[in-house]
Amino acid sequence: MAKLKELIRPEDITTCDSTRQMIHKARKDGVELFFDRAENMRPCPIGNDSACCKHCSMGPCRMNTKDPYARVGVCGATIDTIVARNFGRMVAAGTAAHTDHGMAMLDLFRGVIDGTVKDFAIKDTVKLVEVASSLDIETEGRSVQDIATDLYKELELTYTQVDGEIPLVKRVPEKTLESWRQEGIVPRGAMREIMEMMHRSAMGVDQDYENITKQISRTALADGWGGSMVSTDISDILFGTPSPVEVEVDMGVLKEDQVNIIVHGHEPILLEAMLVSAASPSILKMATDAGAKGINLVGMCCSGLDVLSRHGLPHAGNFSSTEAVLVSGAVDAMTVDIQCIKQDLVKVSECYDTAFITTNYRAKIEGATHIELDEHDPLECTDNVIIKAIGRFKNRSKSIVIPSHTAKGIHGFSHEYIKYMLGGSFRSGYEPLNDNIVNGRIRGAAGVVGCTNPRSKQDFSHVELVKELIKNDVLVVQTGCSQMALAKAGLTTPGAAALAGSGLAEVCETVGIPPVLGLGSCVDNSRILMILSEMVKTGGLGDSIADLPVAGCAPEWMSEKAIAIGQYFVASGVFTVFGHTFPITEGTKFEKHLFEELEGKGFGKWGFAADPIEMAHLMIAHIDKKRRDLGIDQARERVLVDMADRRAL
Ligand code: SF4
Ligand code: MSK
Repeated sequence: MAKLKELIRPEDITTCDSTRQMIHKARKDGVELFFDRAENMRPCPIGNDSACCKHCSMGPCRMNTKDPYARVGVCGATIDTIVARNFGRMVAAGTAAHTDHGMAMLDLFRGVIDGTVKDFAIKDTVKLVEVASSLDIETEGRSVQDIATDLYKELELTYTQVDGEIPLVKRVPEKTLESWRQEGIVPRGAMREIMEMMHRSAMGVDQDYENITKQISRTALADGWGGSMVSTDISDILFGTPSPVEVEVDMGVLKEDQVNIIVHGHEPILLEAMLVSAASPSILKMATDAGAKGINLVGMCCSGLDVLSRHGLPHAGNFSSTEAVLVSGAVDAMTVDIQCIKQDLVKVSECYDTAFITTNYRAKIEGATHIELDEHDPLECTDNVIIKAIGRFKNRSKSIVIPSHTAKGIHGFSHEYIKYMLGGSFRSGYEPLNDNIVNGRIRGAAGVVGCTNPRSKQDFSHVELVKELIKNDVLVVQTGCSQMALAKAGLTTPGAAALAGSGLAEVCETVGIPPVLGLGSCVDNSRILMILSEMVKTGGLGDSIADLPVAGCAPEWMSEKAIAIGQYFVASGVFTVFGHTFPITEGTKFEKHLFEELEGKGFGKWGFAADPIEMAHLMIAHIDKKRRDLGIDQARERVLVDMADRRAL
C-alpha cells in the first residue's frame, strides 16, 4: 500500500456495514482501496470550483478567478462557453456509453434473428409485439421472425439515421414532443448527435452557451429515448421482461463452502450466459469434485441488477463495494464486461488470489486475464471463467471473512408490471396511480437513481433522501446503485410501507407493494421515462411530462452517464436534483440557464443540494408546486382534514 496520510475512519465513509468491515480488513491486510485514494487525492480546485479548458494547445486555460467573468481563455472563450462545452462533452460521453451498450444488444438481436446466434432466442414475444406496435409496425397475423426483422430495421435507425426523428419519440407525449420541436432538439440519430456535440464543443465552433445547450439536450434525448430505451426493450425481448421477485442482497450472500463468482458490469449477456454455464452438469461435477457444495453466482452493480430483476440472482453490492467484496477472500473469480469497472480491481484481486477476468473486446484491463465473450459461442467464455474459479476454490490459501449481513427485498418492477399491478389483468393501466395522486393519497412520484462515490458517504444520501420522500407520501422508483443502497437498508420490502406517510402506506398495503420500486440498471431509467409517458397519456395530470408532480435525483452521482441521464430527464420535463457536486461554475449565465431558464421553455430544470433532507424538500416543494398548478392541491388538503376528523372522532 502506498504511504497514506492519516486515513479517515471507515465509519465516516460508508453506511454499508459489510463495506465498513472490509475496509477495516483491507487496512489490516495492507491493501489500498479507492476510499483511501479519495482521501489522499483531493479534487483539483480548478476543476472543482471553477473550470479549465484543454481543447487546444494554446491552453490549457484556467478560469480560477474569484469573479468567473474576470478572465477569458487565450482564444477568448468565456466561462459560459467553457463550462457549457465541458458539460456537453460529459453528456456526449454518457450518451455514447448507453447507446453503445444498446448497440451491443441490437447486434445480439440481429444475430438471433439471422440465426447466427444460437444460444439465445426471443423469449418475450408479448414485449416484441408491444414494442413493434408502439412503432407502428404491423403485427397482426405475422410471424415472430417477420416482426422481429422489421423491428430490428426500425430500431437501427436510432443510431444511424441522419435526418428526421428517432423512432422511439413516438412514445413521447405530444405536448412534450412539441416543445422539443419548437426548440429544434428532437434527436435525429444517436451517432449524429454525439458527433455533432463533439464537433460543436471543439475549439472555435459553437461559442454561445444557449445554442450549445440545445445540442446538449438533443444528445441526451438520443440516450434516454434512444440508446437506453433500445437497450431495455431488446434485453426484455431476449431475456424476459422483469416481474417482481424476492432477492437476497449484500455481501452475506457469499458462501464459504461454494465457488463464489462475482459478475460486474452492464451488459446482461455475460450473466445470462454465466447462468447457463453454472447449471451445466459437467461444470457442477467439476465444482463438487473440487470439494465445493455448488457454484454461487452473484451480481454487482448494474449487470447484477439486470439479472436480479429477471432471475432473482443474489447481489453483493453497489459501485463502492466492488473492491471491498474481494477483501473477503471468498471471491474465487470476478468477471466483468463494460463500464464502472475500477482499474485497481486487478490489483486488489491479485492481493487475494482472485481470478480477475475481462470478457469484452471494448474493455480490456492491463494485468487482467482476458477471455473474450463471443455472442456466437458465449459458453466457451463463461465455462472457462467458472473453471478458473473452481481452480482458485481448490487452492484457496487466503483467510476468509464473509460479512454476515443480508437483506431480502422485492425487485423487478417494470413499467408494464406497474400497469398490471395497479389495475389487475382486467383493467390494467395507470388510472389507479393517477387517481391516487389526484386524490392526494400519493403526493407525487420521484426517481432516485445513480451511483455511489467515495467523496460522499456511501449510501447515506440515497437512504436518507428516500426515507424523507416516502415519509411525505412520495412514491419512489429506483435504478442503479441507488436501488442497491435501499435494498441493503431493507427498504425494498412491502413492510417498508410502515415508514411511509399514511396516504402512501395505505396504497402500498392495498396493492401489496413496497414504497420503493426497483426498476433495474442505469439504462433502465428509460422505464421511468415510460412511466412518465403513461402517466401523461392516462390523463388528469396535465398534458406534458413537465406538468406532472414528479422529480428526480442522483444524490451520490459520479459517472458521465449520470450527467447524460440527468439532462435527458431535464429535457423531458423533470426537475432533477444532483448531490455532492455539480460540474459547472457557480454564478455563471450557463448555471442560470440550466437551473432556471430551461423550465420556461416547457422543459424541467436542474437543482442541487448537498444534504439529502434538503434534496428531498426541494423535490417535495416542486411536486407541491405542480399539484397547485394542476389544481389538485385542494384534494390533498381535504384528505388530510378527513383523516384528522376521523382521528378526533
Ligand atoms: Fe484555451 Fe480556447 Fe484552447 Fe480552450 S479552446 S484551451 S479556452 S485557447
Ligand atoms: S453501475 S453508472 S456507478 S449507477 Fe450502472 Fe452504478 Fe452509476 Fe455505474
